[in-house]
Amino acid sequence: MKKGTLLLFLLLALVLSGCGRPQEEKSTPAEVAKTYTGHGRVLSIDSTGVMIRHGEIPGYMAAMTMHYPVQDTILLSGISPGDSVSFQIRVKGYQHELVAIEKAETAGPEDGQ
Ligand SMILES: [Cu+2]
Repeated sequence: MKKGTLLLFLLLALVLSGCGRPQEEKSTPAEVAKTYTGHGRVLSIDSTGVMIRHGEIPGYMAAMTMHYPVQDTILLSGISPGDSVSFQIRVKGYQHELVAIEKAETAGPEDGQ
């Protein structure tokens, strides 16, 4: 009976851990997805994402020009090279992706040089 109880306990533990999100529990805080907002100008668009010259993104990165991947390029419909934009970057660990972008009405000082 003792063996049976142990087995049941292990099975229960397995089931319970399966209900949680072990992947996230193991994550360090840096690996929890965070979203940052940036402002900049679109330089180019390709089939995988968008090249943006952006100002500083507080808490995330300095002003720079870089390519941001998008999961679905439908996000980029209506956006053209040269547009001044506000955008959101979702960051998890060392991965990041553009999750929202919209044209800004006016070019701001964060627009890059
Ligand atoms: Cu960057």
